Amino acid sequence: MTKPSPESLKRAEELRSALDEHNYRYYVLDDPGVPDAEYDRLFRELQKLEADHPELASDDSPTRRVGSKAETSFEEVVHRLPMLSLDNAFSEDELRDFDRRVRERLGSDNDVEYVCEPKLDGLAVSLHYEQGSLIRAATRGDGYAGEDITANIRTIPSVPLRLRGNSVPELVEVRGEVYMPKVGFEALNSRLENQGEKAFVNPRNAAAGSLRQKKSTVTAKRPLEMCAYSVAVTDESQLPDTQWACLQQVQRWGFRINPEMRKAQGASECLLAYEELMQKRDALPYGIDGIVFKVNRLDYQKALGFVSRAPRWAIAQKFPAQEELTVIEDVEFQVGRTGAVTPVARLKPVFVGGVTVSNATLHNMDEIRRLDVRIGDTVFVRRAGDVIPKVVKVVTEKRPANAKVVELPKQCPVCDSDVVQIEGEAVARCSGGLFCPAQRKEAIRHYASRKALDIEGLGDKWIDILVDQGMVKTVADIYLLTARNLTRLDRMGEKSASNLVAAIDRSREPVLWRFLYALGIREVGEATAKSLASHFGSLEEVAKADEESLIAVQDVGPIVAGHIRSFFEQPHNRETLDALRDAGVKWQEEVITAGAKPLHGQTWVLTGTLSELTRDEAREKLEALGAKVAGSVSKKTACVVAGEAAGSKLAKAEQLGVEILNEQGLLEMLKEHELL
Ligand code: 5U1
Repeated sequence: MTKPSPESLKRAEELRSALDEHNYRYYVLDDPGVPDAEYDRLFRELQKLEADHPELASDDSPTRRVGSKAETSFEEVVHRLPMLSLDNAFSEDELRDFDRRVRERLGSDNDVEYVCEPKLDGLAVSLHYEQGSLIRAATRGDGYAGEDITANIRTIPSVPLRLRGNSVPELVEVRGEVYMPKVGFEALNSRLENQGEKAFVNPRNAAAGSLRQKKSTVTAKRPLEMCAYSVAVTDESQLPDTQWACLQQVQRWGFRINPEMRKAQGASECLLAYEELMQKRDALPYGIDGIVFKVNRLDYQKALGFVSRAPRWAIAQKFPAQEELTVIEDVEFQVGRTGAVTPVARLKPVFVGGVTVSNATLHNMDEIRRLDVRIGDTVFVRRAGDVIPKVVKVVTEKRPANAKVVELPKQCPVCDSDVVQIEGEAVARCSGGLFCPAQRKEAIRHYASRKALDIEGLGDKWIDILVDQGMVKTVADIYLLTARNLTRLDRMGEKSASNLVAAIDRSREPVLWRFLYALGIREVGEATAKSLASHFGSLEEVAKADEESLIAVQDVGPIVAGHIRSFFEQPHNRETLDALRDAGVKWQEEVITAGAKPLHGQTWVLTGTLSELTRDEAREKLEALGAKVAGSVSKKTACVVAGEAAGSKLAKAEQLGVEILNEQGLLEMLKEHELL
């Protein structure tokens, strides 16, 4: 170890300032100033300097965010000022009452100005800074005393370790919410599950669990963020005079503040802000459970004061809960198109996420075992946005003595064929194939769906009726339907019948890839169907291809090749194809045969905004030239088309040396190939 030279001292300080600045832009302003690679280089340089000269190290160095393996003891911290809770308004009337009380107390007839802030679904924390450096962080606890979580808080990149700017008061306390963004939560849970560890029920629990880790090195790996919502200083005259301006000040000091916050004049505008935020709720990258309205002027806040533990100048209006408790009344098994036998929980109806929910998917037997769900259990049900309701946790303390273990049925609940489960696969399947009406209906539904052969008018209702009445057993039978026999069905008028027959007729000459996709071969989606069609050129070639030649096709691996083989080996599938041909269905062969397409075998990526074409049009044209269009850039990408405001994909292409084409270049190429 050598004594640090004045140059290394200066360089360490320069690096810390630069890294602080980059952190601020990245985590607070959402506006990165340098690419990640440059940030990493600066970070490593500082790490090396500090390792070579430990006396250079400082607690507020950005390198200290990696945490420590020492165990935290979470000592008690008594809050200098109690951490208040908020009263809740559950209806418009309750919010208007709150506003009326505010105006009465202030003796004002005019609209009061409020700041409307999203109420993040996380954990409240209090952070103390002395001379601009973070010295202590605490949880809310019971509002009077919390736990010291300084070591863990230090690892959160959006928490400044030292405040920015020159005019920082001697003592500052900033309060806010620590939360885990939705994407980070999903990634953390899949990581935990892969490691055989228990997943978290929701992002809030994940944030709480992460802050309570004894080793801050573990917290450092958790995707936590912090958003500030209030500030207190020793000398109040140093603060601006509104909540809004205080938050701007806090942002200048280096904290993230919520970009959705806004001002509102009076209760009516607050209610509008509530509605607008609720509309946005599911699209936000983090969970929120309501909106907080705060009187903007701090002198008004002071005049209004507190009652018991809540301020009279603020209120939270809650959104409908996305998680509720209910009871599992039964577990039934459903059979899908591919024969997958899926357990579905029948629930005591419960209002959650804005709707009444009485069913929730349980995915498969592994999930049932993981959650240890039994019939009769009280469970947490979660429904966020349009997502299918999910059972996320069992309250084992509430388990009744007669709770029933869920067993996979041995026979298919629809056709009574054996249910089989292949070793290593989570999904159990009915072995009945197209003999099973459930699979038959699903196969027909898929065949007629918009992305497949798009037979308008052949929806779920009619498919159920046609299959139940025995008029349609396979997709080939669709082409034998006539307006005459259709009108015999209850509630099928002449007009609907002839429209349906016309729609069926229009589907008689599909392009090959659509027809292949419509067959519903397991794991053959649109992209794979397109690759198969352009590689083999005809259905006969696909049907007779062996596994080796199938694997040579883009997108097709051994598993998909196996599914394709077994589809064409099943006699009933071959019979259906013959029957389709006999019924006059003529799938078109690909005009350009394998290998002859100019971009065959190449993967292209579209990024940024195109002005002359939509993304879908560009993709279709590239696919017509034989390219596969992917969503991410890798070393294997042949070319990236970069439109206006292209971002990280363009940067990655540059970094990997992948060929880049601007929109003009794309248009010229398409013209050369007579596609424009
Ligand atoms: N956005 C926001 N959340 N939240 C929670 N502001 C806010 N204010 C709170 C709480 C508990 O308390 C105030 C009394 C500072």
